[in-house]
Amino acid sequence: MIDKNSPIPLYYQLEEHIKELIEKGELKPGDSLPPEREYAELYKISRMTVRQAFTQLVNEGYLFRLQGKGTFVAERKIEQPLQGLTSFTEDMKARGLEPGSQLIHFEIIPAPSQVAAQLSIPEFGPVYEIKRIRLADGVPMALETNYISANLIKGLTEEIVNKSLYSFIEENLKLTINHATQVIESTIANNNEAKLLKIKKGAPVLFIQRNTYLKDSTPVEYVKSLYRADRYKFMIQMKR
Ligand code: 16G
Repeated sequence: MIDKNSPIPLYYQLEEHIKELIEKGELKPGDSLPPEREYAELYKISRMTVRQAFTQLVNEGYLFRLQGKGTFVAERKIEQPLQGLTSFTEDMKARGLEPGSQLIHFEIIPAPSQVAAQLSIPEFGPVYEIKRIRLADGVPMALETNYISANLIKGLTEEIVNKSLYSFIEENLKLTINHATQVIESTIANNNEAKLLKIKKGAPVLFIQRNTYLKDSTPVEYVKSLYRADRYKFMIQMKR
Protein backbone atom coordinates (compact mmCIF):
# COMPACT_ATOMS: atom_id res chain seq x y z
CA MET A 1 0.00 0.00 0.00
CA ILE A 2 2.87 2.38 0.81
CA ASP A 3 5.32 2.24 -2.08
CA LYS A 4 8.72 3.56 -1.06
CA ASN A 5 9.97 3.53 -4.65
CA SER A 6 7.15 5.76 -5.84
CA PRO A 7 7.91 9.41 -6.54
CA ILE A 8 4.69 10.24 -4.60
CA PRO A 9 5.65 11.47 -1.08
CA LEU A 10 5.09 8.86 1.62
CA TYR A 11 2.96 11.13 3.79
CA TYR A 12 0.70 11.74 0.79
CA GLN A 13 0.36 8.01 0.11
CA LEU A 14 -0.65 7.42 3.72
CA GLU A 15 -3.03 10.37 3.60
CA GLU A 16 -4.77 8.99 0.50
CA HIS A 17 -4.95 5.53 2.07
CA ILE A 18 -6.66 6.86 5.21
CA LYS A 19 -9.04 8.94 3.11
CA GLU A 20 -9.98 5.84 1.16
CA LEU A 21 -10.72 3.93 4.38
CA ILE A 22 -12.96 6.81 5.51
CA GLU A 23 -14.72 7.04 2.16
CA LYS A 24 -15.33 3.28 2.05
CA GLY A 25 -16.75 3.44 5.58
CA GLU A 26 -14.05 1.17 7.00
CA LEU A 27 -13.18 4.04 9.30
CA LYS A 28 -16.32 5.70 10.66
CA PRO A 29 -16.95 9.09 12.30
CA GLY A 30 -15.86 8.86 15.93
CA ASP A 31 -13.45 5.94 15.37
CA SER A 32 -10.04 6.47 16.87
CA LEU A 33 -6.94 5.97 14.75
CA PRO A 34 -4.05 3.83 15.92
CA PRO A 35 -1.25 5.95 17.42
CA GLU A 36 1.32 7.44 15.05
CA ARG A 37 3.91 4.99 16.39
CA GLU A 38 1.84 1.99 15.30
CA TYR A 39 1.37 3.33 11.80
CA ALA A 40 5.09 4.05 11.59
CA GLU A 41 5.97 0.50 12.62
CA LEU A 42 3.35 -1.09 10.41
CA TYR A 43 4.42 0.69 7.23
CA LYS A 44 8.08 1.09 8.17
CA ILE A 45 7.97 4.83 7.81
CA SER A 46 9.00 7.57 10.21
CA ARG A 47 6.67 9.02 12.83
CA MET A 48 7.25 12.41 11.25
CA THR A 49 5.74 11.11 8.01
CA VAL A 50 2.71 9.75 9.85
CA ARG A 51 2.33 13.03 11.71
CA GLN A 52 2.47 14.96 8.46
CA ALA A 53 -0.29 12.80 6.95
CA PHE A 54 -2.44 13.18 10.09
CA THR A 55 -1.93 16.95 10.15
CA GLN A 56 -2.99 17.23 6.52
CA LEU A 57 -6.10 15.17 7.24
CA VAL A 58 -6.91 17.31 10.29
CA ASN A 59 -6.54 20.45 8.18
CA GLU A 60 -8.82 19.02 5.51
CA GLY A 61 -11.43 18.12 8.12
CA TYR A 62 -11.19 14.32 7.81
CA LEU A 63 -9.69 13.86 11.27
CA PHE A 64 -9.65 15.75 14.54
CA ARG A 65 -7.35 15.54 17.53
CA LEU A 66 -8.32 15.47 21.20
CA GLN A 67 -5.58 16.48 23.58
CA GLY A 68 -4.30 13.46 25.46
CA LYS A 69 -6.83 11.15 23.82
CA GLY A 70 -5.64 10.70 20.25
CA THR A 71 -6.80 11.24 16.70
CA PHE A 72 -10.35 10.51 15.56
CA VAL A 73 -12.36 10.37 12.36
CA ALA A 74 -14.49 13.52 11.93
CA GLU A 75 -18.09 13.66 10.74
CA ARG A 76 -18.37 14.00 6.98
CA LYS A 77 -18.90 17.55 5.80
CA ILE A 78 -22.07 18.50 4.00
CA GLU A 79 -21.14 19.51 0.47
CA GLN A 80 -23.45 22.35 -0.44
CA PRO A 81 -23.69 23.36 -4.11
CA LEU A 82 -23.78 27.11 -4.59
CA GLN A 83 -25.76 27.14 -7.83
CA GLY A 84 -29.33 26.56 -6.62
CA LEU A 85 -31.31 28.96 -4.48
CA THR A 86 -32.60 26.48 -1.93
CA SER A 87 -33.79 26.60 1.65
CA PHE A 88 -32.22 24.83 4.59
CA THR A 89 -35.27 22.57 4.83
CA GLU A 90 -34.97 21.56 1.17
CA ASP A 91 -31.21 20.99 1.47
CA MET A 92 -31.54 18.69 4.45
CA LYS A 93 -34.45 16.72 3.01
CA ALA A 94 -32.53 16.22 -0.24
CA ARG A 95 -29.81 14.54 1.81
CA GLY A 96 -32.15 12.37 3.80
CA LEU A 97 -31.50 14.38 6.96
CA GLU A 98 -34.25 15.65 9.23
CA PRO A 99 -34.33 19.47 9.11
CA GLY A 100 -34.98 21.26 12.37
CA SER A 101 -34.89 24.71 13.94
CA GLN A 102 -34.41 25.94 17.43
CA LEU A 103 -35.84 29.41 17.74
CA ILE A 104 -33.64 31.74 19.76
CA HIS A 105 -35.31 35.04 19.04
CA PHE A 106 -38.43 36.24 17.21
CA GLU A 107 -39.44 39.87 17.28
CA ILE A 108 -40.62 42.77 15.15
CA ILE A 109 -38.09 45.57 15.51
CA PRO A 110 -37.59 49.01 13.89
CA ALA A 111 -35.05 48.35 11.15
CA PRO A 112 -31.56 49.67 11.95
CA SER A 113 -30.16 51.65 9.02
CA GLN A 114 -27.93 48.85 7.72
CA VAL A 115 -30.81 46.36 7.67
CA ALA A 116 -33.18 48.92 6.15
CA ALA A 117 -30.67 49.56 3.36
CA GLN A 118 -30.35 45.82 2.63
CA LEU A 119 -34.13 45.46 2.44
CA SER A 120 -34.71 48.77 0.60
CA ILE A 121 -37.16 49.95 3.23
CA PRO A 122 -37.18 53.17 5.30
CA GLU A 123 -35.02 53.22 8.42
CA PHE A 124 -37.00 52.10 11.50
CA GLY A 125 -39.59 50.39 9.30
CA PRO A 126 -40.95 47.18 10.92
CA VAL A 127 -38.86 44.07 10.31
CA TYR A 128 -38.96 40.60 11.71
CA GLU A 129 -35.70 39.68 13.38
CA ILE A 130 -35.58 35.90 13.53
CA LYS A 131 -32.69 34.00 15.02
CA ARG A 132 -32.67 30.24 14.58
CA ILE A 133 -30.25 27.42 15.17
CA ARG A 134 -30.61 25.17 12.14
CA LEU A 135 -30.37 21.48 12.89
CA ALA A 136 -29.72 18.38 10.81
CA ASP A 137 -30.87 15.22 12.55
CA GLY A 138 -30.84 17.28 15.75
CA VAL A 139 -27.23 18.47 15.32
CA PRO A 140 -26.62 22.24 15.11
CA MET A 141 -25.25 23.17 11.68
CA ALA A 142 -25.79 26.91 11.45
CA LEU A 143 -26.97 29.95 13.29
CA GLU A 144 -29.16 32.16 11.12
CA THR A 145 -30.46 35.65 11.69
CA ASN A 146 -33.11 36.71 9.17
CA TYR A 147 -34.44 40.19 8.60
CA ILE A 148 -37.72 40.35 6.73
CA SER A 149 -39.92 43.36 6.09
CA ALA A 150 -43.11 42.94 8.12
CA ASN A 151 -45.00 45.04 5.57
CA LEU A 152 -44.04 42.65 2.79
CA ILE A 153 -44.28 39.29 4.56
CA LYS A 154 -47.36 39.41 6.73
CA GLY A 155 -48.44 36.92 9.35
CA LEU A 156 -45.17 35.24 10.25
CA THR A 157 -45.39 33.31 13.49
CA GLU A 158 -43.00 31.35 15.67
CA GLU A 159 -44.73 28.19 14.52
CA ILE A 160 -44.08 29.02 10.88
CA VAL A 161 -40.40 29.79 11.34
CA ASN A 162 -39.98 26.60 13.32
CA LYS A 163 -40.76 24.95 10.00
CA SER A 164 -39.82 26.49 6.64
CA LEU A 165 -39.77 30.18 5.89
CA TYR A 166 -39.41 29.67 2.14
CA SER A 167 -42.36 27.30 1.94
CA PHE A 168 -44.56 29.81 3.83
CA ILE A 169 -43.53 32.62 1.45
CA GLU A 170 -44.09 30.50 -1.64
CA GLU A 171 -46.96 28.22 -0.74
CA ASN A 172 -49.01 30.41 1.60
CA LEU A 173 -48.24 33.89 0.32
CA LYS A 174 -47.79 32.75 -3.30
CA LEU A 175 -44.75 34.96 -3.79
CA THR A 176 -41.92 33.83 -6.05
CA ILE A 177 -38.49 33.74 -4.48
CA ASN A 178 -36.36 34.33 -7.54
CA HIS A 179 -32.72 35.19 -7.01
CA ALA A 180 -30.13 35.97 -4.34
CA THR A 181 -26.61 37.15 -3.80
CA GLN A 182 -24.48 35.43 -1.24
CA VAL A 183 -21.14 36.41 0.27
CA ILE A 184 -19.09 33.88 2.23
CA GLU A 185 -16.29 34.84 4.60
CA SER A 186 -14.35 32.98 7.22
CA THR A 187 -14.43 33.92 10.88
CA ILE A 188 -14.39 32.31 14.33
CA ALA A 189 -17.21 31.65 16.77
CA ASN A 190 -17.45 33.82 19.87
CA ASN A 191 -18.45 32.36 23.22
CA ASN A 192 -22.20 32.61 22.74
CA GLU A 193 -22.17 31.43 19.11
CA ALA A 194 -19.95 28.49 20.06
CA LYS A 195 -22.38 27.45 22.82
CA LEU A 196 -25.35 27.57 20.47
CA LEU A 197 -23.53 25.66 17.73
CA LYS A 198 -22.02 23.20 20.22
CA ILE A 199 -18.49 23.90 19.04
CA LYS A 200 -15.44 25.29 20.80
CA LYS A 201 -15.08 29.04 21.28
CA GLY A 202 -12.76 30.26 18.54
CA ALA A 203 -13.61 27.36 16.20
CA PRO A 204 -13.75 28.32 12.52
CA VAL A 205 -17.15 29.18 11.05
CA LEU A 206 -18.31 30.51 7.71
CA PHE A 207 -20.04 33.86 7.88
CA ILE A 208 -22.61 33.98 5.10
CA GLN A 209 -24.74 36.92 4.10
CA ARG A 210 -27.60 36.32 1.71
CA ASN A 211 -29.83 38.92 0.07
CA THR A 212 -32.83 37.28 -1.51
CA TYR A 213 -35.23 38.89 -3.97
CA LEU A 214 -38.64 38.28 -5.46
CA LYS A 215 -39.18 38.15 -9.20
CA ASP A 216 -39.62 41.93 -9.46
CA SER A 217 -36.36 42.35 -7.46
CA THR A 218 -38.07 43.37 -4.20
CA PRO A 219 -35.74 42.29 -1.38
CA VAL A 220 -37.51 39.55 0.57
CA GLU A 221 -34.87 38.70 3.17
CA TYR A 222 -31.47 39.73 4.44
CA VAL A 223 -29.79 36.90 6.29
CA LYS A 224 -26.62 36.75 8.34
CA SER A 225 -25.58 33.25 9.18
CA LEU A 226 -22.74 31.31 10.69
CA TYR A 227 -22.18 27.84 9.33
CA ARG A 228 -19.95 25.34 11.09
CA ALA A 229 -16.75 25.06 9.08
CA ASP A 230 -16.19 21.55 10.40
CA ARG A 231 -19.51 20.38 8.92
CA TYR A 232 -19.83 22.39 5.72
CA LYS A 233 -18.03 22.86 2.47
CA PHE A 234 -19.34 24.74 -0.52
CA MET A 235 -19.02 23.60 -4.07
CA ILE A 236 -19.52 25.37 -7.35
CA GLN A 237 -19.24 24.08 -10.89
CA MET A 238 -17.37 26.21 -13.37
CA LYS A 239 -17.07 26.20 -17.12
CA ARG A 240 -15.02 28.00 -19.68
C1 16G B 1 -31.17 28.80 3.95
C2 16G B 1 -30.72 30.17 3.53
C3 16G B 1 -31.43 31.26 4.25
C4 16G B 1 -32.92 31.05 4.26
C5 16G B 1 -33.26 29.67 4.75
C6 16G B 1 -34.72 29.37 4.66
C7 16G B 1 -28.32 30.93 3.80
C8 16G B 1 -26.92 30.54 3.62
N1 16G B 1 -29.28 30.11 3.52
O1 16G B 1 -30.65 28.46 5.19
O2 16G B 1 -31.14 32.47 3.62
O3 16G B 1 -33.59 32.00 5.04
O4 16G B 1 -32.57 28.71 3.98
O5 16G B 1 -34.90 28.09 5.19
O6 16G B 1 -28.52 32.01 4.23
P1 16G B 1 -36.26 27.49 5.62
O7 16G B 1 -37.20 27.59 4.45
O8 16G B 1 -35.94 26.06 5.98
O9 16G B 1 -36.77 28.28 6.78
